[in-house]
Amino acid sequence: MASLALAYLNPGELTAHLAQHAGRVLGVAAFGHNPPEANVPGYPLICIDMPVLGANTLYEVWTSSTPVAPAGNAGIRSAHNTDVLYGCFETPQSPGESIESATFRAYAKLFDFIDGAGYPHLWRIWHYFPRINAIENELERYRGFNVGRHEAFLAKGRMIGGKNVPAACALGSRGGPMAMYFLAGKQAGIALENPRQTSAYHYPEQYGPRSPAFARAMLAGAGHDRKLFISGTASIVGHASQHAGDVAEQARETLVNIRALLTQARHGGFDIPGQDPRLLLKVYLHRPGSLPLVRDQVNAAFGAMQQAVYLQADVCRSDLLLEIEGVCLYPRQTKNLP
Ligand code: 3EB
Repeated sequence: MASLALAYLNPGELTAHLAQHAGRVLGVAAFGHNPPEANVPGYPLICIDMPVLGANTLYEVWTSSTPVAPAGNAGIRSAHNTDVLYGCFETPQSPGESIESATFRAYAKLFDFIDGAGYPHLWRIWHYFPRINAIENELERYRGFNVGRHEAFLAKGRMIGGKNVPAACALGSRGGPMAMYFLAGKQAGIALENPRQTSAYHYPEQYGPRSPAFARAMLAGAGHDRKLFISGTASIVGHASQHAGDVAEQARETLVNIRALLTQARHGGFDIPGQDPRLLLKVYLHRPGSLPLVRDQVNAAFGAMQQAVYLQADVCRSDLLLEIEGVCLYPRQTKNLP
């Protein structure tokens, strides 16, 4: 059976990791400024212009336990195993084009591609684009992005809510075109919500004319390879941002929200192995100077069970100073519990 693995690597670790997983690399996302990557990589690669804190480049590498096949077309670079497909692509805004329109185009292309490839269930998607909080045509770019995403779901016959929205995050990069990468499954995952938060697709109109089409988390993979994709999580309770201006309190609230998602997964009756999981986290900080404080809190909250990497990004609400996303990996069950 195929399983999916993730590593966050620095440049010194990349080559050996790729060699070790030759023929089994689903895709790579490189964060940093002009990340040094192979000239013509034999795997899907996307570069995001986003500062990494404490390193020049961060490589996020998705691999498969079984051989992968390339599946690129329609401007989407992609590879898949029997269960899951990784894809990545950029969508530059054409001159004079709105972000609503560019986002609609991107999502329409993505849905056509995964439907055609036979991996129609979008599990997890990452979005990065510059000037996320800037006003364009009298609307904040993040809100315009939400309009295009929402309209594309509807145009492609995808209901917004419950089972049909992916885990996601959307962060402001330093530059470059809108960049997206995603994991899509042959089988549906299980979308989870956070009981402490209003579902994003039910946010009231004060946050924009169309609600954000994402779930708080997605449980995916077969029983032997269960993973919880944790969406970008921030200091939001109900639908309201909490602790404006206070990064320490925002970090504390965000970590409580992540705990709540882990609890939802564990107590939802979803057949999760009993042993301690591992957490791989990407922490986005608005201000690089808050790194020591936030890192201490992440370490205190999850200790040895987590590995976290830190980046500098704009969060999609300008009152939020950090956002944390990641994956919870549940170890293989070594014995049946009574
Ligand atoms: C929030 O909870 C904060 O628009 O895809 C988190 C995760 C956030 C995903 C998205 C936005 C997105 O509303 C922002």
